[in-house]
Formats: sequence, C-alpha cells, structure tokens
Amino acid sequence: MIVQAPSQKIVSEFAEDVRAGLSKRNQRELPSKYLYDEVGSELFEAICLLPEYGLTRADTRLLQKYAEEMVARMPTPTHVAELGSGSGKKTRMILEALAKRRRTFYYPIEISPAALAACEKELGQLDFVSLVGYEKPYLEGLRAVAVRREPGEHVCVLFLGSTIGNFDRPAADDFLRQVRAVLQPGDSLLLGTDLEKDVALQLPAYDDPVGVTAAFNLNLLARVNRELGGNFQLRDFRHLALWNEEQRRIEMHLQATRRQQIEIPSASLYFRMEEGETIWTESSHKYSLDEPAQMAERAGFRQIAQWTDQDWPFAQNLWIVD
Ligand code: AVI
Repeated sequence: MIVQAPSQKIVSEFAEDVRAGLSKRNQRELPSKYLYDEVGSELFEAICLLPEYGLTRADTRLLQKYAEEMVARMPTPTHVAELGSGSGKKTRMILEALAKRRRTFYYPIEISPAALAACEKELGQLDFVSLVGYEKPYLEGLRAVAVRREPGEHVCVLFLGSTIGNFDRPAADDFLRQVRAVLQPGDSLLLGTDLEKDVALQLPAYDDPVGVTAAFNLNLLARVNRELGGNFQLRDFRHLALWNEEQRRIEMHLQATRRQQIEIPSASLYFRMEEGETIWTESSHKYSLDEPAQMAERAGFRQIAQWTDQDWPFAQNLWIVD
C-alpha cells in the first residue's frame, strides 16, 4: 500500500479546534473526528461488537446480502473511494463484487493512520484490486482521487456506517454537496444511514453497560492530555448519552463531576469547568426512511435504490449523478 503523507497542518489543527471548541461560552465542544486516535479506533471496533450497538451488524448484513445487486445498479466504477474506511471489513464485499467485473482501484481515505493500516491488512491482497490509501480529510482525499480518473472512467464513493449522522443536518447537506461537486455524471455514492427507532433500543447503543462507549468518549480527554499537555482528570468526568427528540439525534457529552481548573498549554487554553457542566463530543443523527432520498436531491444526486435491514432499522442508499 502507498500511504500519502499526512498534511503538516494536522497537529496544529487539533490544537486550534480544541481551543475553539472548549472556548465556546454556552456549550463547550470537542469535534467528534478527534475520537479516532489509535486507542479510540480500537475502542470503536469494540463498540461495533457490542450486543447493544446493532448499527454495524445491520450495515454489514445489508452489504453481505445485497453487494451483487448494489454493484449491478452502479454504472461500473473503476475507482472506489471510501470516506472513513475504518478497518475496511465491510468494504470487502463490494470490492469483491466489483473486481469480478473489472480491475478496481480502491482508495480508503482516513485521518487515522492506525485505521488505514488495518484496512491495508484486510483488503491489501484482494485479486484485481489495487489499494492506495490517503491519510487526509475526506474532501481533500476525494479530490486527490478524482484527478486520477481517465476520461470515461467512473468513481464510486462509499460512505458507510452512518458516519454522515455525525454531521449536523445542515453540515451534512453542505458536505454532500461538496462531494457532488467533485463527481461527474455516471459516478455514484453508496450512503449508509441509521434510521430512527425506539429510544429504549437506541440509547443503550450509546451507553452500554460494559462501559466501552464511555471509555471511547473519555479517551478524547486523554488524547488532549497526551498530545496537547492537558490536565483533564478523567476520573472527574462521566460519559453521558442523551436522545435529543427535536433534532432526532443521540448526543454524547462528558460531564464534570466537580469544579475544576483545566490547563491545555499547547492550545494556550486555561479555563474553569463547573460541576455538572458538559463538553459535547458527538452527535449521531437518525433518519426517517424517506429522508435519504430528499438529502440526495438537495445535494444534486438522485437516489436509485434503497435496502433496509429487518432487525435493526438501517438503510443503504444508492445515489447517482445524472
Ligand atoms: C462512526 N459513527 C457512525 C458512530 C455512531 O454511531 O455515531 C460513532 C459512535 N459513537 C458512539 N458509538 C459509536
């Protein structure tokens, strides 16, 4: 595998984003993309195995069952770009179905080097598939992929696992429009979306009794300590998962269990947190069944197919550029 060099800006961007998010007056925040350092990526893999977290199993089941049908509906792509490849396990089914039809170039795009390495291990040896990893933010990576195409070749973008749900709805629309702007007629996007379900089923997926999700969330503070010299006392925070009915999303927060003085020298940040105050670390939006088709239209795509899981409400949506 060739891994393109990470952007020089990544470390200082982390410091800037931490500074901006934690300085917010009404609600302190940390961007969820920073949950995925080496430890966080492993913890996320463990979350995917939890009985309470049905999302990944539903995503995988749909790909297992319908990969051939999905691929048959796409104008056969030569280039497959995956946004946030994770370990790449689910992608194998799509790549195998495509590689039966023609030689395929596969580009996992990830900011986590550990996840890219895991992806190479999983998918680096597939017959008729050439893998080139990009350690870059999604859009930057996608733009780099798009310039590799020859005239007449199509690109398929995979955005699986309902990662789109980690964007606010307006930000998701904007992001999908930017993805569309890189693409050309005949290109496609396979988008995974977790669907709305009973809160009694939804909430434990983000607040499991073993505490894996709590560890995943708390690791973000540990990362700030490790990489930016912060002094967060992890034992003085607790993981919170809430269902926001109005926004139709799960929110993850870290709540201070006592008043404390926070110092993060590499982000030039010093502030006090009151007991009970929270840092908002992630949103996970849930969709109605017909929402993806509307999102497609707003972003300049057309939804041509949708597959849903029977056990855990989840949809794979296939969009094309006309
Ligand atoms: C990656 N993403 C789709 C996961 C989700 O369900 O929103 C991240 C996650 N956060 C807590 N558990 C899983």
